[in-house]
Amino acid sequence: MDNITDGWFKETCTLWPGQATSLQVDEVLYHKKSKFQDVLVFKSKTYGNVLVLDGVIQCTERDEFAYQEMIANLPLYSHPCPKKVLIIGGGDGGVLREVVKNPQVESVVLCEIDEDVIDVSKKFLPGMAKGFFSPKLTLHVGDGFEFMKQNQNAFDVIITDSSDPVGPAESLFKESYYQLMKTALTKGGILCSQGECQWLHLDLIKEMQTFCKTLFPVVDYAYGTIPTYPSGQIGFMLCSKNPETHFQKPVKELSKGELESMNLKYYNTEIHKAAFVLPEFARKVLKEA
Ligand code: SPD
Repeated sequence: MDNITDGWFKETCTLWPGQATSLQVDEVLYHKKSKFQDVLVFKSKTYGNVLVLDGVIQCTERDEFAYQEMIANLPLYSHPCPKKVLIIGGGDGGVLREVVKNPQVESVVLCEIDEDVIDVSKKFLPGMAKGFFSPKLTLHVGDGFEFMKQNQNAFDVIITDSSDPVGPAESLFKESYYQLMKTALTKGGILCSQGECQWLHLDLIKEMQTFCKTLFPVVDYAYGTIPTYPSGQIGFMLCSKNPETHFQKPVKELSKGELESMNLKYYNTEIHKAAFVLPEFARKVLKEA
């Protein structure tokens, strides 16, 4: 394995040139090539078990909740009645775990192309994979594009929990994919997609925001912090078919009791509102008309 040397895993990628994230490895638990990608799971010294796809960290047991809670709850608490949810990707089950907690959600379809990711997650990331045992779930192993072509006007919320735009996930950052999500959403539907990092990918985010604005009346961009993603941040692209949607004002405020009973460790109502406040260099590019 050329990305583990002297007991350290090193994440490098053309999408973040000149920088790398390293984690100290205790033990390699799984390493195989699936039909789609290189799948690695290792036990780290201080971040628990780590899932790596094509050399890029997807989640660690220590900080995964930051991303999964935000990508799930930003759209769910922006929609007045999110009954039917579609998750594209998300094979580790973490986003699913968060979505099924919401009492308004009646059914969730998770469409993941790589069954090996689901299996590996059930074995090595049980805290994330527990969503797979929810009675609300219908699991579909297959291609998200094909699935949405056959399911139009069907979902109140679509969440795209993808890897980065190199390799299998590249097409999920394109206009044609957003067009397809638009048709798969119900009237008033909302989408939220993995939106990369403002420190690294501002041009890509701007390009995506520009085509999203041609498709949806309401588009916004939020972010959260997470130590093991490049530059310690990850963003979320949010679009709504409902012109009344105001992403920065959650439709429901969660009480302390609700946060505790849902075991939320990152998301709360204040962080929902704050996630849309961007540093000046990004605000200038993304929030000025
Ligand atoms: N740079 C890595 C971005 C990965 C986003 N998806 C992670 C999947 C977690 N459910």
